[in-house]
Amino acid sequence: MNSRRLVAAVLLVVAASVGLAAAGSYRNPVIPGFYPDPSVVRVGEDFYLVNSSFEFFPGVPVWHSRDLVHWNQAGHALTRDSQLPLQKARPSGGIYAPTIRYHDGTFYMITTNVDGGGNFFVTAKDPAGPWSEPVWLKDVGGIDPSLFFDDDGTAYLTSHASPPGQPRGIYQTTIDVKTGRLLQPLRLVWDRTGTRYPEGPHLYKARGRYYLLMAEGGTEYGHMVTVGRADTPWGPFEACPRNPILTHRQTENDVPVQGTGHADLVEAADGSWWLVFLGFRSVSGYWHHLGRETYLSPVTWDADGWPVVNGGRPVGLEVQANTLPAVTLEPPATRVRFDHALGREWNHLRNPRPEAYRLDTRPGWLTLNGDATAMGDAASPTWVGRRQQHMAARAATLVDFVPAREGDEAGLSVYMNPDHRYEIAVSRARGRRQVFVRQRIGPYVETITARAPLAGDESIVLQVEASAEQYAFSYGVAASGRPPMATIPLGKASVRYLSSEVAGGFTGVYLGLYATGNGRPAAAPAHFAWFDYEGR
Ligand code: 6LW
Repeated sequence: MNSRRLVAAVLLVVAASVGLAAAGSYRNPVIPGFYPDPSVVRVGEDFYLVNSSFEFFPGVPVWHSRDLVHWNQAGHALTRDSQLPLQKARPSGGIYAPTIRYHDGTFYMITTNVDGGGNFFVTAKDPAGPWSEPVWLKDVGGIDPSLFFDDDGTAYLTSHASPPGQPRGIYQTTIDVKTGRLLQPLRLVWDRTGTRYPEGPHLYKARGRYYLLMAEGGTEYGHMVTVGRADTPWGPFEACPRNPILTHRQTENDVPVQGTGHADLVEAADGSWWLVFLGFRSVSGYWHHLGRETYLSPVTWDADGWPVVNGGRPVGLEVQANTLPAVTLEPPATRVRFDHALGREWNHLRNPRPEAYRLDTRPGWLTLNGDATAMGDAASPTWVGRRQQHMAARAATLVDFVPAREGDEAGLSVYMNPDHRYEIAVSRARGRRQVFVRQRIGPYVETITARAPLAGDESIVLQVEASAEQYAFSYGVAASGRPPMATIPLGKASVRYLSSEVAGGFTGVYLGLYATGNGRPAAAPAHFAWFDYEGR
């Protein structure tokens, strides 16, 4: 460590130990980009948080923090095909809202694979992994299962269900956490406070009583968090007179955070209370494309013993609060090189074929072997991506790829789902190597919007620069590829067509690398030297 770094580190430790960060504010979202349905647990001084992951692999990112503001990804809960069968996962199918809890030395992560087996939980001694094989909960339908361990060790399973012929609502049972066996029939404990989609329930014991937190209104602009309270875990739950305790449905376009809901409560070691929840940053109030992100709010308790979120005010991008002592993290490097295994921010679509992604074919490079699966197939194309986490961002790569025949292509992907995506890539058309931009908007429109011939077989830099409104594509014949790069523009695409409002579903935009033979295996591999992601 050099001396400047040492001084900075000492200052950080001093700031943390005297709680200097406590006076002030923090920025939301605390985990930007497509990281929805957050669930959090504290063990000692450590917080762990998980998110939904849908058709992406590995599944259920697991985060660690000491201050609830700065989160470092510790791993994923679902890293093996045996835990995460996604072969049949539709876009925005697969893994729905998870809950993380801790009891007696063991972490539990419970969730639903809506396209492969339903509800299950996995356990771990270390939240970074490895996590166990799934314990499937065969007789629990519905989604959004949650666990609560009472003081006597009883494990309550609370979830959203709409059993045939019965009301949609929050159902509960007790389970044997060794076997997953239900210890009694599911029982309706609360239907709702009068609005649609009661879901995402979490049961707690706080201040001597049982609180049932849930989401209502649906995960769009009318989303909300409501709470009820009872003297027993089974209810009857009395609704908080101030419900919903969090919603932005009444706010207008000047409030940049919308759709706030699906929350989890946590008490810090110092006795302060916090809520993690999802929200999205909407562009001009009309669309959002980065997915539902993880937000944080302080919570206080009113004189009647009800939780108050952020003093009853909407939760913005900047929150004034006495935070826990800050434990900051090194900002991630812009450039990822492929001389070691891919970091935790990378995902595949559904279960990847290991032979498609090679770091050993050309050491220092990522080699992608495209197969017949095309980017428009709801399957597992040779694709590896990371979330776009900033409205203004730049992604770039250097690809060495000489397509052997028409149909072979490899490049940079801007991906929402099979029907809503953009690509800038290298291919061969009428015998000539070319770089092109493709826009796919909805099931009917797929167009090459720009193309340029490539004279030789050189490596090519492909770049996409995002603003809140547009993706601008450009390419360059590689020199070092270090920014600022002299790239040649190759057109623009509207962000809005990749937004949740247009594309549907529960996910957010990814930026990634891909290769395909479009209907037959690619005859040539694609080698990538590096990948840049820069939030601006
Ligand atoms: C999740 C449900 C919801 O299971 O959306 O926001 C669903 N809430 O609770 C998918 O994320």
